[in-house]
Amino acid sequence: GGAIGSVLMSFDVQAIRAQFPILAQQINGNPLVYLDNGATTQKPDAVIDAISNFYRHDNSNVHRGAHTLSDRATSAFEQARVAVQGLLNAGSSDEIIWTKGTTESVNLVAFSWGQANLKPGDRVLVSAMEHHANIVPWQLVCAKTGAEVVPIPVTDAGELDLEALDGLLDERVKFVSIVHVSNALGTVNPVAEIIARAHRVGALVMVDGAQAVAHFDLDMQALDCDFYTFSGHKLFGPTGIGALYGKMALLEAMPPFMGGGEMIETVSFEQTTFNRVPYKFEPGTPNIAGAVGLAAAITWFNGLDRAAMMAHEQAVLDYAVECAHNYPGLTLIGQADQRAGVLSFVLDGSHPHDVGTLLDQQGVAVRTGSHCAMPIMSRLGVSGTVRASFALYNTREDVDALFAALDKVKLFLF
Ligand code: 7TS
Repeated sequence: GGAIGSVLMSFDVQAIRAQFPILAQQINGNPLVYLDNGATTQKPDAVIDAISNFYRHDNSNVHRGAHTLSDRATSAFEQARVAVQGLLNAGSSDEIIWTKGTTESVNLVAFSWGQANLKPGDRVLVSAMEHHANIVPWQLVCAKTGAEVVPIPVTDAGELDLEALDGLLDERVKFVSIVHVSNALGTVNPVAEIIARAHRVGALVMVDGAQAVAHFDLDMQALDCDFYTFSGHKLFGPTGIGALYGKMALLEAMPPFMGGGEMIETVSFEQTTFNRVPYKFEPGTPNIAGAVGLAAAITWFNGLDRAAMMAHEQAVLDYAVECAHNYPGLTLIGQADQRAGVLSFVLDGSHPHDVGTLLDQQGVAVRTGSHCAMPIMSRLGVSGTVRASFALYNTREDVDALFAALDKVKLFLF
């Protein structure tokens, strides 16, 4: 239709690719086809320059110096928090806590909230399609508190079993921690629905948005989400910086996760009192340049026509799925109705790692293995997959290059 045609026109993927210097190179004599965006995304000039400019002109520690550079660094750091607030549509920037990424955020909530609130007999639900980062922290805390981690089953298609969820939701469930988009399958979970159902039994909900943030609009207030987290490096920003959103009342009631400077109000050997939220959860010198780089990534991302971007990404993924369906000897792992960013598959009779190595020889970068999600691999009866994961700068030509390279892989292997 004309409407789709005109939105697509406002997303010039070649102009976008030109802003990512790393993409314009040859790998093993072939143009790089970067399809490992689930692991980390590449960075546009705007982000690289923002980090470089920060270190060239403004670098200093935050919240402590009585000098101009410290003021500049502090203001850039706090403006970055506001940028994250905007990205998530959180009610206040004080509800944004800097972490080093999704993994640290889940650990913060599991240990701070979990140790203070979980008791023997309590249950924490996670899904069977979680990344290990959203399983293991809960196992550690449940081992200390006597609570139990219970997996929400997943269907053969790789979708969350919502009926089974309803069966599990009772007064024993105190917390549900669920991935928004599966990194192993690309399944998009109906998080608004899950949050509403969990709230009906009084459970809190955390959403792991690591694989969602580069693909969708997010709105904490509309979702009524209790906690949400993502990693900056999966949103065209630097590694080592991420954010945790939490509702203010919950954050205020939670004890600190780690102690140190900055997170305190007063320290004495009689009694130490803590700083207000968010600083209570931010001990030590933070990743200031990382926050500045992430803010640049968000500003850059906000400059795109979001609807056109999403239409482009859906078209590329739909094309990849169609090619996969028509490809002899290829089995898709995960066939959810709603998916984003990921094509996970096995080539019959071959090991994913061999396929990945042979693709790399042709310049095609994918990830292979269990994708830090072993439970969903065993649930779906595979030891690992080949995963092509897409970002907004990928094209149909990248998909064609993947399948042309697979033709050669098959010639080599069979
Ligand atoms: N949750 C999900 C859904 C993820 O995809 C990842 C990283 C994490 C949590 C952990 O994020 P981190 O930034 O703290 O490491 N996923 C992947 C991946 O799929 N390939 O490499 C990293």
